[in-house]
Amino acid sequence: MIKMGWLHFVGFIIMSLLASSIPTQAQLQLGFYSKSCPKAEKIVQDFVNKHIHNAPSLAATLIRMHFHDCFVRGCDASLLLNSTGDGDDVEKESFPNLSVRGFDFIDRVKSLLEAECPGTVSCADIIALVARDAIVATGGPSWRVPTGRRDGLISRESEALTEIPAPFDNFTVLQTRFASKGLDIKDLVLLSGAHTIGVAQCSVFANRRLFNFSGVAGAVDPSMDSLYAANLKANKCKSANDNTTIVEMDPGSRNTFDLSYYSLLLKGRGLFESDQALTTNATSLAIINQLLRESVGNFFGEFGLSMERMGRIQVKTGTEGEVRKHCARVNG
Ligand code: HEM
Ligand SMILES: *[C@@H]1O[C@H](CO)[C@@H](O)[C@H](O)[C@H]1NC(C)=O
Ligand SMILES: *[C@@H]1O[C@H](CO)[C@@H](O)[C@H](O)[C@H]1NC(C)=O
Ligand SMILES: *[C@@H]1O[C@H](CO)[C@@H](O)[C@H](O)[C@H]1NC(C)=O
Ligand SMILES: *[C@@H]1O[C@H](CO)[C@@H](O)[C@H](O)[C@H]1NC(C)=O
Ligand SMILES: *[C@@H]1O[C@H](CO)[C@@H](O)[C@H](O)[C@H]1NC(C)=O
Ligand SMILES: CC(=O)N[C@H]1CO[C@H](CO)[C@@H](O)[C@@H]1O
Repeated sequence: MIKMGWLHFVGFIIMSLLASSIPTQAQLQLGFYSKSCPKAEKIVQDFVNKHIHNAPSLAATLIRMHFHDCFVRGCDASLLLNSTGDGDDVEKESFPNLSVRGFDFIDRVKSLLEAECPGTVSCADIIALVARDAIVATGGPSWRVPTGRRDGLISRESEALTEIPAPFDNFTVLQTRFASKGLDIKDLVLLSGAHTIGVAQCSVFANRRLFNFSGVAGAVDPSMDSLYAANLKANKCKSANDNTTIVEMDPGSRNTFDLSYYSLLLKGRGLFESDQALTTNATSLAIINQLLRESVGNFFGEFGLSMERMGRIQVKTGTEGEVRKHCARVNG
């Protein structure tokens, strides 16, 4: 029999009391649905593989959806909620979401999963799985997606504006916004690398970068390569608020997940101020140079680790939130 000192014994009792009074913190885990819905991940992957080739640009919007969801109230599918009619203030309706598409894609995956195992797989996990599978299906990196996220009950338009970084943010602001989600400068540099695919509307950057820098009519942002700026003005963006023209963020390889986004940054050819800002900080610039020295395979690996961290932001687990029946509305 182990002889326990009096102090140890008291300590032991206190520890036991604490352990039983703190609710066990549920965690995300790989294969969370392996018992409750064994085919879930396969169903998602098959659907993505079957449909993404019809629309490779969808992969870009789907990974962006995951990012926007995670940055507001955590990865809890709050972005998918429709307005209930008591005012029009859901994340979906906020300015940064103007161009997020793919809601119907998520809804179709959800109905397959509801048919297989009703009320089991959360919309938040569907977004995370779909984003990964879509990027993989288009030749991009893969990453681990631990599951067990629960869906949130609240969505607010105003929060999307304060939480999601803006294309005109400088490095300090970007670093702060990422830090508030537990992400560091390395994550910021790597995750911004998602801009190696996809497009942007002129209206989100043209006013400040091409037409009216610092409020001076006609001024072009001097941090932008002048040839690139002239080309954008001549051939792409017709005016500061042109919202019909879209521009590739990584010209020439917008469908290929590669390192060219970073080499363009070094040439002053980042499309947004937020992209170019990554070259304005010594730490961040060093990470860019490091990535460019190494292989694309290394970038894929590092990007995947940052995606996994992003997918854990303020997740709801255990008995928090709910598993929605329809992704666009809360149960009940
Ligand atoms: C660092 C801060 C970031 C800012 C300021 C930012 C801003 C933007 C903006 C303004 C657009 C264009 C939207 C439009 O035309 O309406 C865009 C597109 C996009 N963003 Fe970001 N973003 C950031 C980080 C991220 C991250 C972390 C990801 C994913 C991991 C991401 C993925 C994308 C993708 C794939 C697109 C193209 C979407 C499409 O083609 O439909 N962005 N981003
Ligand atoms: C970055 O932007 C913020 C907000 O607009 C501003 O307060 C700050 O002075 C800027 N920092 C730098 C270094 O330009
Ligand atoms: C930029 O890099 C420096 C040096 O690596 C770092 O200490 C600093 O916090 C970074 N952020 C800003 C906003 O300058
Ligand atoms: C340029 O910026 C200034 C200051 O923000 C603003 O007053 C002016 O209306 C802008 N001009 C155009 C053409 O957008
Ligand atoms: C695009 O711009 C036009 C003219 O400025 C405006 O009337 C229209 O509402 C805008 N469309 C969107 C989707 O923002
Ligand atoms: C959510 O809104 C969209 C577009 O307004 C609509 O098509 C969809 O049916 C709505 N979903 C639910 C569950 O109310
Ligand atoms: C997909 C979606 O709901 N987009 C909305 C984004 O916000 C604007 C208003 O700011 C709505 O008109 C869009 O329908």
